[in-house]
Amino acid sequence: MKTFLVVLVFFGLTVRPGPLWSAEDQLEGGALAGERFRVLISSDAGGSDPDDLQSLVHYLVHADLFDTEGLISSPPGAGRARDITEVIDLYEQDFPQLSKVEKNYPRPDQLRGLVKQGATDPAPESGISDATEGSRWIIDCARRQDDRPLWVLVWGSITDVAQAVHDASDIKERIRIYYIASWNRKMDPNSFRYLEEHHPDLWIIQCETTFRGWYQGGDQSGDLENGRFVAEHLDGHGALGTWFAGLKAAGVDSGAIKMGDTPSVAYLLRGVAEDPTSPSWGGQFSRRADRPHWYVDRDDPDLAQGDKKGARTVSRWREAFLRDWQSRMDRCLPSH
Ligand SMILES: [Ca+2]
Repeated sequence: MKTFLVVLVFFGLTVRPGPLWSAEDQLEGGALAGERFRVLISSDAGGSDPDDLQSLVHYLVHADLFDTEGLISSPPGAGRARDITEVIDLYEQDFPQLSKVEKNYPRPDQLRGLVKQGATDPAPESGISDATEGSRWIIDCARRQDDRPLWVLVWGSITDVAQAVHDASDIKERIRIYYIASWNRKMDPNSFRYLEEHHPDLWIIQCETTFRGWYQGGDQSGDLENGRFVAEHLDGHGALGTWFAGLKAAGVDSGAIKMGDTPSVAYLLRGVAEDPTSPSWGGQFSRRADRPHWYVDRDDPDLAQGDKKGARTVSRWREAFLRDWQSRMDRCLPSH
């Protein structure tokens, strides 16, 4: 008995609770494993931070994997629908090359038809305002006859999604929301507050800090460093890649990775999308105890990157998600 206790105390003191992963972990599931998701993106592209434009480049070279149903221009800032179509114009230049490699890339004109203008201003105090082309499109897509839910990836303020849920609350059971909150939430606090107070049954990942792991932390050695990756694997790689190399996102160097919204896409690329508590390239979350489908950043200290809670649940996959993207950018090369 004494020996048993000694062993127990020894392990209790020296063995930490099991890590969430080991180095050899590989993720299964997701669009890269053949799952086909319906996707609608609500973005402030062209507004305050070019990092949405970076994220659109990443999304478009993965567009063969998704059934894209909508690209909504939403607040905050000066971004408008035409800012999204300008990125599609670049995609059009690379389309012959991309579609030579993979026939499932959507035609540029097909994508242009999915670009809709949402609200141009944040919501008033009530959190809701008038329907927009964007909010109506969200409702139309969500109500389509399809066994699969509509994945709504919110890269800007949640203004149009809140409006849609207000105008047609039946869509709640048809949508899965991955919301890059943080600054976007602060730019339109009313629309988010409306959802939080009136729709506790919403299925939503409220990502406040986990997304930072896309460009902070992880393996940044060699060509995986934010600037070097762009110089080596985007610059000169088609119209999209070369354009990306000239962008400067807020808080990072010119021609360097930020793409703070991309974890919402990466979440669908690798992992079990229906279970946000499981590992994915877009992070791993906790469910709010008081709500059935409301997920938030994990607050385990060892999963934080600095003060960014949960960021390491993204950055741990950095090499894998960047190598995937690299292979996609290589498709834009004529030699491919
Ligand atoms: Ca954004």
